[in-house]
Amino acid sequence: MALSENVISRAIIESYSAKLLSHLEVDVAMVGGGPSALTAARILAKRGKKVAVFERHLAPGGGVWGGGMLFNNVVVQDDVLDILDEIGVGHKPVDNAPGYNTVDSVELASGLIFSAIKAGAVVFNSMAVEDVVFKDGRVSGLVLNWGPVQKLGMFVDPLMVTAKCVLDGTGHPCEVINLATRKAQIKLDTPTGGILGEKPMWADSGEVSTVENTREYFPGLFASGMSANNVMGGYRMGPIFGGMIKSGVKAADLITKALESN
Ligand code: 48H
Repeated sequence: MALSENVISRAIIESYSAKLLSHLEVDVAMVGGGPSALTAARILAKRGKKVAVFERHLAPGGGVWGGGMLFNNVVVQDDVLDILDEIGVGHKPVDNAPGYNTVDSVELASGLIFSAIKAGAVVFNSMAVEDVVFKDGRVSGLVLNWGPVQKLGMFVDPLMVTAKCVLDGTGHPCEVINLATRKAQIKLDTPTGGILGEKPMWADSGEVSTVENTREYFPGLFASGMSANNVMGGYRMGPIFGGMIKSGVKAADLITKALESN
């Protein structure tokens, strides 16, 4: 049978529409496809939760791809090697630094993306979150637009999805929590009620605090990874990713608990 060009178009438009329509109402909507959110997405999807990840850029993976200053390797600690093994990502011990390993950053980024999707999470790339749905004192969804539309500053009205839980995995800028505190004037579960702000480099401390700071900061609104560290005033740690992966594991556990207690 000769292939008509419009068969290709119809196949893509119909299948994409079906995918989007079936994710207008989800258990968990994640903002940003960085390492912490992708880890959480994989675990939650494996537990049978309906998960959508919205990533502004064409390629999810966040800060992983660039390694350290574009040297495309990153460092991880021994205590996340079981997770890397589970998703099939290789690692090599660092000479004279017991407990630390290097990982190819392209392999890690692609492994995190692939394993989240294979577990059942759906990733919508080139889609930016520009606002939250805020109802009855709770964050209950996201307001979406195309990444390129946002980048070009075009005046195009958005579309919305609803979610039982929202995860801010936007990294350093903690964009969702920023806009929710500004626009909905919410008080966060922090000592000041606001965003404390990311501190400078202290790798050891940052790795621990990233996991500690992974929390529900407002009903329905969780933060992971560097976003959590910015909200709660944690130190940065450079291109070491054990804390990001463990933050994703903790976010998945907290969100599972929240979903199952309602
Ligand atoms: C849709 C958005 C939006 C939006 C942002 O920064 P990330 O890699 O996320 P984390 O926190 O899981 O990992 C942090 C890590 O990469 C890092 O930066 C480290 C370890 N830094 C240490 C240091 O010292 O600097 O990814 C966040 C993702 C990105 O892909 C963004 O494009 C995306 O979120 N994003 N997507 N709508 N409004 N804002």
